[in-house]
Amino acid sequence: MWRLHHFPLCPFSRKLRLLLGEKGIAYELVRTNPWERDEAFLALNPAGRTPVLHDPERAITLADSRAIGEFIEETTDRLPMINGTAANRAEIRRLVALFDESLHAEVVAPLLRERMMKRLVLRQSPDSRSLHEAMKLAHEHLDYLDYLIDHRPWLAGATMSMADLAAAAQLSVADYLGGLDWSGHEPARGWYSVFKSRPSFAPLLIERMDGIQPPAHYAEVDG
Ligand SMILES: N[C@@H](CCC(=O)N[C@@H](CS)C(=O)NCC(=O)O)C(=O)O
Repeated sequence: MWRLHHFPLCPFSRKLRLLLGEKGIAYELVRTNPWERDEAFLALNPAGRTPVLHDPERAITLADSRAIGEFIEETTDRLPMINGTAANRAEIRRLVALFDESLHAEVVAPLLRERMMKRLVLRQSPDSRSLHEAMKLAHEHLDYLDYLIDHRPWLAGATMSMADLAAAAQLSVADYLGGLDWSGHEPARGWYSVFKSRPSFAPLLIERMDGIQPPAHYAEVDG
């Protein structure tokens, strides 16, 4: 069986958990904190980053959420998440890159640094200016999601795709860390609530990162 090496607030691991959940692929979770530089984990991925998807029986080890996502797409027929015409698929990949790169770098990575790493590892207080900037940029990303949802049923087009999974994964971590103010973003909020009610999302919503509690609305499906 597949083993997914992750930690609860890794957005890239969350994207794959949503993908595996939507496709009904069985896997076990293996908890890894990349900052601990565990040797067994580094042997699987010398880059020392989560997620890693590993099947010990078949001796397959995959790293990097986009490489893993594409592998799963290419090896399963059920519920394609990079689908449609070549132009549709390019649009899905554009949005995945936007969410994995810009949304992560501008919003999620600063929140993880200030509200998780500083508390659990560095034992420092969060920098309020950096948090304020991340939350301001979160509004700009939510504005863009509002725009997309005003024009399409799902972020990249007519059906749910990897773009929705990538955005929901990043936003779920930002929301857990109290970095999102959904007021004034009704289209994005509506899209996210539909997502939160999917069975693939349920395990993410009940999971907790040691020592860090999410705000009350985080796990509420219409919150
Ligand atoms: N592009 C990679 C990014 C993976 C990544 O940045 N993972 C973070 C945790 S969410 C990590 O392991 N950081 C530790 C490090 O970079 O040393 C992917 O899509 O998988």
